[in-house]
Amino acid sequence: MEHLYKEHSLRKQKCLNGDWKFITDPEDKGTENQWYKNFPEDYRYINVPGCWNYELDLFAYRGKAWYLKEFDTDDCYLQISFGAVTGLAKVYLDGELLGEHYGGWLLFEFEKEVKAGKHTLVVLVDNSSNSLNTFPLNVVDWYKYGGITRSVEVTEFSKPFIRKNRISYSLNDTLDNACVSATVTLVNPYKREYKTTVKLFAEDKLIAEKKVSFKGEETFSFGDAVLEDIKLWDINDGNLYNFRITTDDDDVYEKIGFRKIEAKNQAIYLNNKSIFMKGVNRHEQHPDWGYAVPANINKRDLQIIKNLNCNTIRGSHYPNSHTFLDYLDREGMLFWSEIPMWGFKEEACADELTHTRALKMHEEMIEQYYNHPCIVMWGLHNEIVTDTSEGYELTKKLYNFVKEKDNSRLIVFASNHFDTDICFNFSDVICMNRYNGWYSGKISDWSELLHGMRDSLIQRGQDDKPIIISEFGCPGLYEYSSFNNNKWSMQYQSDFLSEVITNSIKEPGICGTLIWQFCNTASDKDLAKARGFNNKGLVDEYRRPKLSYYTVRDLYKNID
Ligand code: ADA
Repeated sequence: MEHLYKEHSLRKQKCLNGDWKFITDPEDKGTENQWYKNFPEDYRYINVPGCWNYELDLFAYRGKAWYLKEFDTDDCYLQISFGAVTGLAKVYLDGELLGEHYGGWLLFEFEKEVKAGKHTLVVLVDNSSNSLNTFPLNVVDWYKYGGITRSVEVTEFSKPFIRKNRISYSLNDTLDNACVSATVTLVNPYKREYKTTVKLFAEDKLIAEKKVSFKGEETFSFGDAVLEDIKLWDINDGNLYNFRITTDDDDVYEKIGFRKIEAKNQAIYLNNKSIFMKGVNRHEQHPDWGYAVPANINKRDLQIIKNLNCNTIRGSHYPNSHTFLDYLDREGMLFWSEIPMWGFKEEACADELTHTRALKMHEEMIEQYYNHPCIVMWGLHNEIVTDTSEGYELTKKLYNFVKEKDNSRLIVFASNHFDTDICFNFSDVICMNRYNGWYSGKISDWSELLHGMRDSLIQRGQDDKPIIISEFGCPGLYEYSSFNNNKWSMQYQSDFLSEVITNSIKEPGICGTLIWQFCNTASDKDLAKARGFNNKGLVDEYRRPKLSYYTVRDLYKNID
């Protein structure tokens, strides 16, 4: 189950979470020795979903590892689905390669017709990285855990089925009617033509249908059904509608919220009202779970963030779990979703494989997350060289690609070159990451710096665009308290954040402040951060509040 709610009602599905056989492969011997047919005897057991780093001897392990699980089926067309695997996954069933997938934090599935009996599933996971075209690159400011980090499920189909769907809508000017349509991809693995009626239900009422007939895999669009007097999805008001798509033999459930997001006239509008995005950046990580953060921890993180009076979370720096976004949908919290493209320099931006992987990850993210109302922004990348021609070409390509796939949301990127950036044409909102008062400069720089941003944008022909301060912050060590407001103290951190927020709200075109960051996160050891952590959290890694948490809570409370 990727979601909090029921996903279907007719499928024969089993979850393969739990104990798997596991062995690391630091010398890369597994493929040559056909471990997918002869799994080594010296395996251990490990829990899926999870990160192997929680084995006592494997905290720092990066590279290849093999997993094995056995299960039974009847005669069927089998689908094996992985919620997320770090980096590269090669999947073998009963000794044969089913396929491979690149890109952690995204779902993928493989299918095969199988006979009744016991099956052996073997997965090679590889979280190694380089400085050119891995997502993420080898040095980033977060810990690179490894493993099968989200659920694994097998579904036994005996009839054609629904692979994916998108429920889209347009709203009338007064935002009380929604015109809804569905795009549904169906799979018929059998030789005979399949005839069925695809139906779309909203709150159990049939609103559209289409008779189809096909072989193989086909995508059908239908609908334009008008729902009247809708209740909008809004901040702190997560109105969701229950949708169901059916064929004669399969069904899927979705939850949809109706809302409109726009950026124009130096402002961001949600449902035709201008908003200020009061937010934090959050890694989906926990010191005891790595990337495999359990739903209850995700739920509590959201409570802590709501209690901070936030209305926005940036999911830095990769797609978050559906369960977390389901909570955001329900609670009316805005979300920025991005791919782990962090700090790419010229050579990495010009690399062919970088382009292929970035486009594929964006495509999969949009397909898999389209129906979440909380997502109002797609993030192209973070702090890449958007002041160079290599960064320009890549950003242009990604922007046009994402716009073509989804024109209903804002497309942005986080820039750390505000003064020299040449890619602002490809961001619907100007998003600036800045750390004056920490890595360089002084806290007192901020007032002038923020005030000068609009003029600089006017000179560059970007006068209409709203601005978000997409990252700013400094470390405050939990329990380091100082009368002198020393750097690293909780007082210094509190003063820093207060200065940026207070000055940002004075500037009319600044529409949001996303603090770096919600909680401390384990960092890369090569970055030599204090305690091995990025300590800029408002709460520490175990979510214990620092002084700045209360400072920000009071400031955000008074911003409409
Ligand atoms: C960058 C980056 C973040 C984090 C931050 C920091 O802006 O996007 O991931 O590393 O710097 O703490 O320095």
